[in-house]
Parts: sequence; structure tokens; C-alpha cells
Amino acid sequence: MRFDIVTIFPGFFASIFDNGILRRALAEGLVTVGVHDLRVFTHDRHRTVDDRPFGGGEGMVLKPQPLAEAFASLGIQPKTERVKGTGFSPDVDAEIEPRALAPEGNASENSSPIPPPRVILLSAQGRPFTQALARELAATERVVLVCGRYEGVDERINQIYCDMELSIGDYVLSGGELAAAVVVDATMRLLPGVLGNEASSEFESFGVADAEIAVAEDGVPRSQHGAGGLLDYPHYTRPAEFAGLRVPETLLNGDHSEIRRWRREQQLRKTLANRPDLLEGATLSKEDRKLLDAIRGETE
Ligand code: 6GU
Repeated sequence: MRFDIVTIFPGFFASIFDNGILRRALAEGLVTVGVHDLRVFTHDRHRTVDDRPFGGGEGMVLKPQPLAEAFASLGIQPKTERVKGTGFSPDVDAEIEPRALAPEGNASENSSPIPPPRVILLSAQGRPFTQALARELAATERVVLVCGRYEGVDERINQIYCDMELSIGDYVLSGGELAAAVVVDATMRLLPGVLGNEASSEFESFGVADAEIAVAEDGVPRSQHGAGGLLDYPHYTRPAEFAGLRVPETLLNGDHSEIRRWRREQQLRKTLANRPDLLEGATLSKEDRKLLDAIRGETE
């Protein structure tokens, strides 16, 4: 999978891609990221990327021309000219800063139809980014992320090129860079082989709910959180006693069905306390509902 990020702060991403799971995935060629400096596509002495808003008001707006040229250099056509199955021209690599690039792994040079890239504008006005959407993107060959800045991006860019406008939450960031990093992280960790500890066959169909893939071979549910799911249960590691607090006895006993029940109850408790809104969309068994009623009764 390949991400292309268009930004006026290319340096922002260095530390993000230089650490942890992302670094390993890049080094192993499981994913490729190109970071593209929008100022490269300006032609004036001051490398101007923004201008004042028509109609007046605060702040500056990203000009359409540098963005249009950035798209062209990436082989991204206007939506109306994208032909299904043709994808993008693979010779875009010449335009990409080598620093941000992993070695080309399985570049798609075969003749099979390449799905068209998803072009995403990151802005506080976007639809919410969710685990379900991360799964959708993980099944996409190529994702282009456009980082908004200032007061916004000329709306014609959104109209002409962008398949979707995404927000990472109900707060205002000073730019889309942090959001782009969030989208890349959440998406690439779902790619087969990236986390290293799951059988890739489990991930062949990305449409499955987290709950369905969350049971490990020993029958103990794995850590999980996702769309349609509950919040995760609490985790403990050694020592069994720390600062006078003992790890719950259930986790020390090795009774897997008891552990499963304990974790499910903790998930219900945590979700009820922190995200009661998730309970409406969650798949709950009869036992779950009974437990929930009991937990609700405790606090009254
Ligand atoms: Cl994607 N951009 C900005 N500027 N603010 C945000 C956001 C994105 N998502 C939440 N707030």
C-alpha cells in the first residue's frame, strides 16, 4: 500500500515515520509513504501557497494552483477524468523526496487493474474518521492525503479532486498534518504483516468486525477496540503486586473461560463509564445485557 501526503510542513512527518511499527513497516516495504512539499509547486519568488479569502474574513486559504500541480505530479487526475481500473501512473516516484521513502517493495507494475486512488482532504469539516474507515482504506492500493492549513483549502480543490473530506475528531487543529499521521497509523497497522503477531489470513477480508478476528488460538479474546465494538479491557503485566495493588486474581488462575468472562465484564464497565454511546451500536449477548443491568444497578 502507498500513501502520498501533500503538506506545507514536510518535516513534520520525519519523527512519525522514524519510530516504532511505522518505521518497521516502511523498512520492510509493507507500506510506502511519499511526503510532498506543496511549495515545490509554486512559481513565485516567495513560494506563496495561500491567499486572502474572497468575501473577507479572518485567515488565509490554500490556493488551488499549487495543489492542482501537486496532484498532476502524483498522477492524480480530476475525479471526472479518472477511469476506473487505470489507477495512477507508476512513474510518480521521481517526484518523491527520497528521505521519506521506503525501498520499493511490491510496486504494482503488473497488468492487473489498479483500483483508483482515494484522495482525502483532511479538515475539521470532514466526516469522522473511524476504525471502519481505516479498514476500508487498508483495502485500498493507494491513498493521497491533503493536509489543510490556515482557514482552509480553496473549495474547488475539494470539488475537483477529493473523494472524501475527513476529520479526526470534534476539536480544531492548526492543520491536517497530525490528522494525516493518525490516518496513516490507524490504517497501516491493519495491513497484513505489519503487526507481526497475527495470521495474515485473518485479515484477508477487511470487512469483518473486530470482534470476529479478536479471538486468539487459545480461545482468550485479544485486545480489541473498533467500530461496532466495545472499549478494551484493562491490561496487567508483572509484578503481580505493585504499589500495594494486586492484579485481579482471575487473570492469575489460567481459567480461560473465567478470564474471558472477566474481560467482557470489564469491557462493559469501561464502555458504560467512558463511551455509553458505543453501547447502542455494539453487538450484545443476553448475558451482556444482564451484566450491564447489574452494573447500572450498582451505581444507583
Ligand atoms: Cl483533519 N484538520 C483540522 N485542521 N482540524 C481537525 C481535523 C483535521 N480533525 C479534527 N480537527
